[in-house]
Amino acid sequence: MHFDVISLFPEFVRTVTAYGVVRRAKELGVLSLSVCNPRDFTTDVHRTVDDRPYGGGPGMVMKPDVLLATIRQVRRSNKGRVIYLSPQGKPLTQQRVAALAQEASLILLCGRYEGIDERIIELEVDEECSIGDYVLSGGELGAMVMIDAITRLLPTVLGHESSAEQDSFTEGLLDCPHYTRPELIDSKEVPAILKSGDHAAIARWRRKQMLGLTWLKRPDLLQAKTLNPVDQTLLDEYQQEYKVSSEVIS
Ligand code: 9D3
Repeated sequence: MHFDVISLFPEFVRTVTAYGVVRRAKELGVLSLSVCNPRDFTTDVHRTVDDRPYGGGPGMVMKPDVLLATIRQVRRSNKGRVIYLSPQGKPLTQQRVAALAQEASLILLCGRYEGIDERIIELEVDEECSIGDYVLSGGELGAMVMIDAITRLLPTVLGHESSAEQDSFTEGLLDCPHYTRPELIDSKEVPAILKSGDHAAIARWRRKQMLGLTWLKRPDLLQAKTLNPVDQTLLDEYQQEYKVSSEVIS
């Protein structure tokens, strides 16, 4: 996967490749990243990238002439889709991440200030993407989130033991709890089943935890699913045990 990111803060964006999985992907040659600064495409002495909004109001808007020159330069080497990171975009989901991971290359356009001139969206943007319903100060963190989420799905980046199809989110469920040594910490024990060596029972316990915790913490995710009979039985059991344990407390 090759990413071209268009940003006024190229050094900030490049830090996404300095750590962990994304760094390893870059070292493996599975991922490459170029960052292009619109300021380098200005023609005035002040290297102006923003201007006042037509119609008045607070804040500034990124200049369309500068962005057009930048995007056209990037498009010479990258024939991929142009994604504009914006609070007005479609919320990013794991499903969308998985689809984007199939592309050969992408161009990620980051806005600053109040955003970019609307005509750039009409002329050059294929897709507008938000990373969630909260306010950021620009698109860079959005682009870095996309790069991180896409990169870990690229073939050979993750070891097979935590491959993409094992990701609980791909399935629309939360992950089960995890434990490691020591067996006892601050008087809290590891669930006995995980030390039983009974792999079928462990798998069943983990599945039950995934279903039960999703029901408790993210009921909205369960609403969107129809459970198979085995999962429904596991969730029924979890809910029964939850009810019993809450009755003991009260
Ligand atoms: C007057 C209202 N504006 C400021 C509060 C709207 C506004 C403009 C520009 C809000 C945020 C931004 C900058 N945000 C992004 O570039 C952005 C973003 C986000 O804010 N939330 C979630 N995903 C994204 S992706 C890019």
